[in-house]
Amino acid sequence: MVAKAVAVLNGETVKGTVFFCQENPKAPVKITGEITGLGQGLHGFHVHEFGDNTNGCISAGAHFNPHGKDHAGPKDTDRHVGDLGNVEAGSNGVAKINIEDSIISLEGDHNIVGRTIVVHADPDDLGKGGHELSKTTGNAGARVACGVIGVAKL
Ligand SMILES: [Cu+2]
Ligand SMILES: [Zn+2]
Repeated sequence: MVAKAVAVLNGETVKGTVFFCQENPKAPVKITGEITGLGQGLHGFHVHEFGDNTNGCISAGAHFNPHGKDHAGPKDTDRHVGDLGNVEAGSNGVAKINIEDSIISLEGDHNIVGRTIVVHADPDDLGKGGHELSKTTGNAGARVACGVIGVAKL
């Protein structure tokens, strides 16, 4: 059965809509959408643990990491479940998202529905930057916009 989810990202200047679609529980999740108002270049893009925005994006907690691993890139086998890498904005500040990911899911113990998608001010170094934050956050800087991932209409 197809599962769909959606998140509306809201920041001070950064806005966006991100769609998630999974053809069946074992299929990769296709992530599409658009984020506007970004600086040109790469921006860390993750699923954070909590669907709680009571104190803004900070309340979303750390990266969704049910297996207690180190932060890494989306293509690494050992990574946080929520590690989706980066989105890239052009000179117009718009990032078009087109990602396929086989670790996150819309059901089961890797389910991201009810959690928060966050876009950051800076690039995610994918755990390889040698910064003290590389292995926890990718040193991606401030949370410039976020949105809770909810069940979408099919
Ligand atoms: Cu993040
Ligand atoms: Zn991470």
